[in-house]
Amino acid sequence: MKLLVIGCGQCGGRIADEFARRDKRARTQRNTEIVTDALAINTDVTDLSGLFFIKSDHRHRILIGGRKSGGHGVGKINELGAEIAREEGDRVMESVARAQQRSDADAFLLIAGAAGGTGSGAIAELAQQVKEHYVDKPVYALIVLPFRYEEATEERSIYNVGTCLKSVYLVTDAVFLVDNQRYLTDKESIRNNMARINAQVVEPFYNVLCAGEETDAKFVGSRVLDAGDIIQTLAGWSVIGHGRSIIPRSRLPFGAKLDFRNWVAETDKGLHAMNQAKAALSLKCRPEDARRALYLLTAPPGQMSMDLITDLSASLKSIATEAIIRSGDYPRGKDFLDITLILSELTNSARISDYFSKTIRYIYQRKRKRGELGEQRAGLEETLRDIPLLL
Ligand SMILES: Nc1nc2c(ncn2[C@@H]2O[C@H](COP(=O)(O)OP(=O)(O)OP(=O)(O)O)[C@@H](O)[C@H]2O)c(=O)[nH]1
Ligand SMILES: [Mg+2]
Repeated sequence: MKLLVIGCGQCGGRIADEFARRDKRARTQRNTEIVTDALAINTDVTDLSGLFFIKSDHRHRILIGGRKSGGHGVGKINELGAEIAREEGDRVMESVARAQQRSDADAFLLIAGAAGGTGSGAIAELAQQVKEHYVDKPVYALIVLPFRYEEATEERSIYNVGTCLKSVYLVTDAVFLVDNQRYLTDKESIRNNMARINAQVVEPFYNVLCAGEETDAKFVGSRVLDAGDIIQTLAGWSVIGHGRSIIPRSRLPFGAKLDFRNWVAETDKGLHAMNQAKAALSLKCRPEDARRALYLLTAPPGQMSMDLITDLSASLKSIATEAIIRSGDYPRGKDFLDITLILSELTNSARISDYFSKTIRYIYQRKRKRGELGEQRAGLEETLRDIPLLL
């Protein structure tokens, strides 16, 4: 599957840059194209200069809102980010059109950090514009949720997340949720962590995107996971994860068959990787809340058997009880057995509900401070409807 990737704001731009890096790797190592083009949109000129893989011309690194922000961002005011995207979105759309002319993408992926200003505000507006121009193509979003410390110290973050999530959900075909906090290790500082986190965020997409783009029969699975399967799977709130088992180089003499004890261990490797993928989902969620799910098994051809696929499907079905499950196999690599897992159309998410209720509380408190609530006193008078849209 080929994506046209559009990173909005600093976070979005850096993750889009990571997609561009992966694409370079796919082209050199696998002779496949997975990103037709990558664009970065920002109000901050310094952020745009800090990218490595996105082409450096003004059609790929697009500075918007120069007059309103002086080239220094919108300081967390995501309404301003939305306004600028509304006014200057046509420049982004020109770049999108050029990219589409050069190479036709199967879908669009827009990326932003929900807690910031530029990306959080611009992403829904830009997604809507892309959708209007390309009605028959899916438009996906990847939204990064803030670290816990940001939520605790910056009140405005929650409001940005709430308004961004509501707006993006309305205008896109599916929203990948990525929880920054899940990728934190105690040891490293957050600054040093960012590049590693971004690599980990993009990693699970690599095999999923490559699998359907292979042309060499050697690397084409018996059940190929192509763009159609992915598009059929993605709807609404979605999460993605990646798990791996190492396959020890066989110590058996050449040609020797594994006995039944080792065969059992092979099956365990699949389940181990599946469990790892579940544990590494980009946002903690309950698999039984998913209405659709997809997994891809990537392993050396000799490691894939019908029994393994049957076991993996049964294992996923036992937890994602309500989901339609799609799957594919991808004969690639030597030493690893990888599972990529996508859970989609999540009907419930404690985290999202929490953001919405906290946003409503924030709106209520702000109104009260400004004396706009009149005689109303107790209780949350606002409802989900009162969370403003950034469109
Ligand atoms: N995973 C990840 N998160 C990031 C990165 N950069 C920023 N964030 C997160 O994104 C949120 C802030 O969004 P930014 O993208 O920095 O904000 P912006 O869109 O540039 O908006 P302004 O700077 O306010 O104009 C915070 O929750 C950060 O933790 C990154 O490179 N990777
Ligand atoms: Mg910024």
